[in-house]
Amino acid sequence: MKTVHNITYELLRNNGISKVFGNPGSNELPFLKDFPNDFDYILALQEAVVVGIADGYALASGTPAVVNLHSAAGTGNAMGALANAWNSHSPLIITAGQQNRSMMSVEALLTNIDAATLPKPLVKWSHEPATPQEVPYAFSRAIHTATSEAKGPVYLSIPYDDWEKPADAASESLLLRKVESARALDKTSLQNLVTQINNAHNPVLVLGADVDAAEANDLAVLLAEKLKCPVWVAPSSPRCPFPTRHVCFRGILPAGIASISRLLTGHDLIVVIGAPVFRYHQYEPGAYLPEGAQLISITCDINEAARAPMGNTWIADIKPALRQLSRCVTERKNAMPVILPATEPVAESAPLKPETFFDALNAIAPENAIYVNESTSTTNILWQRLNMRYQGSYYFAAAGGLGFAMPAGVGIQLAKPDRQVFVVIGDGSSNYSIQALWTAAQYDIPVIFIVLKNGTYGALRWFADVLGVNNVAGLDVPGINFSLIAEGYGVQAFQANSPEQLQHTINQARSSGKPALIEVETWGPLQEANNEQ
Ligand SMILES: Cc1ncc(C[n+]2csc(CCOP(=O)(O)OP(=O)(O)O)c2C)c(N)n1
Ligand SMILES: [Mg+2]
Repeated sequence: MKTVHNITYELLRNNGISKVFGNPGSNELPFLKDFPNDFDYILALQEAVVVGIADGYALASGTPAVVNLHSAAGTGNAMGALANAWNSHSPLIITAGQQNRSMMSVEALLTNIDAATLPKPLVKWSHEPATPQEVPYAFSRAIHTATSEAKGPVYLSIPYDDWEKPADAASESLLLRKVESARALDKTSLQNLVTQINNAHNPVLVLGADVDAAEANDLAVLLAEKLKCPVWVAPSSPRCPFPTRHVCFRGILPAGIASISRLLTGHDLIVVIGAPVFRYHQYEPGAYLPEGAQLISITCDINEAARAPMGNTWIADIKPALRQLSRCVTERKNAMPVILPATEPVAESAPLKPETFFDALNAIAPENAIYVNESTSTTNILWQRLNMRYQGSYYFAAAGGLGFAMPAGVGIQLAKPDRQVFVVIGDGSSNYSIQALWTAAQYDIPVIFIVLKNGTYGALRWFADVLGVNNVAGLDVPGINFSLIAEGYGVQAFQANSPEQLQHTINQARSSGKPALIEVETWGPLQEANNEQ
């Protein structure tokens, strides 16, 4: 007789899942007992880190990741990371151990009260099985929900006494189930879209993270080259959907309504693919679209489709839709856009200007490097100066929640052992889930963490200017020795304050095959202010 425990692991295995990312407590021990030796348990020391690592792994591998958290307290610690996972369509199956069924109603210590409500609204589905025999079924539904387009996190709360119970024979039918997303554009929709694009005088493409997630960057290039039109990356994009040195590439759109309209002025058709329309940030009132422009979009996410405030949207899977469009649109006769002028080096300074840092990193990094960015005030500079050529070259917190980059970098490196991951992170952002260093050290995951030290929350200083608010409290973060922290967690640490030192330390780190942290003092708003005085 199979137990709930046996059949659940069998189900996970059959769905290509062989890793559990977790931080355990008493409620979770029965799930982890007799841990199958074809599975890996990846331990992280805090739940924001657990979910961040799993998020990075799921995004970079495209496969679901199982997370195991401790009841309500563990779930609570993970909520910020869950907001990012929700916004990046990350297929996470998040489980939390529940108290023994017989003690849930008396609310014994570590009962997850009203468990299924807790993670809402940041999950596609949330559930606590009504009986132990329902557990394998709930896992099956969770896997298919998480991995169907648009992908996203789901949550299961499981009473710990369920695992040893006999499984229902009917659960066997779950073991080989498949659910496939097969939403290409139907004939009429395709014709409609192609006609609009063919009739446009001056179209522009705006591409989002789901192009990269669907591994469709090459198809986006094909479409852009047929249309010979400029390509922008959607505002706040958490991934890079298009090569940043392609003639058609224009950069990442700013996240304000008026600025977007201004930059897209002159285009009569804006074609958005694989992005929300749009992920705005700073409030900049204005017209949603430039005068005379129409917007059409394709998304895999019904919520994105419904909430766009303008334009017409088609819901389809991004890869087949891009394939259909790139095949069917008529090749335009105009000249290709002119490639953006190469960025100029900026004058040498101490501390290093972020521009100099990114130029140096770009020169040193292998061409298929992966960048995980959480250096918030330098994001535009990064997009201008890094040559990102391949699928899956860039990741950023999709909900803007800090604490993503360090753990996600660990998960991404785990999923992509053949590519070097660089986490480029600010001295403020480094503190939200720095325990990721420990997992990198213990599991020998050779991420290179580069902390840009400008002594302040630079992006908030910029935002204070946008809002016109002065003398804001709580913006500086002096006095943090990241090298000591890294060494405390077992990660080798370096300092680099010139392009030559950066090159030297990156080479040293890479040849060690181990994770490393490099502190780089950088020029920021504090130096800028001193300079003006
Ligand atoms: C969880 C969370 N807390 C706070 C913020 C607000 N926030 C946005 S940017 C930022 C500053 C980050 O500073 P740093 O990492 O030093 O990068 P810099 O802006 O200096 O480049 C803060 C605190 C946030 N986005 N997420
Ligand atoms: Mg900073």
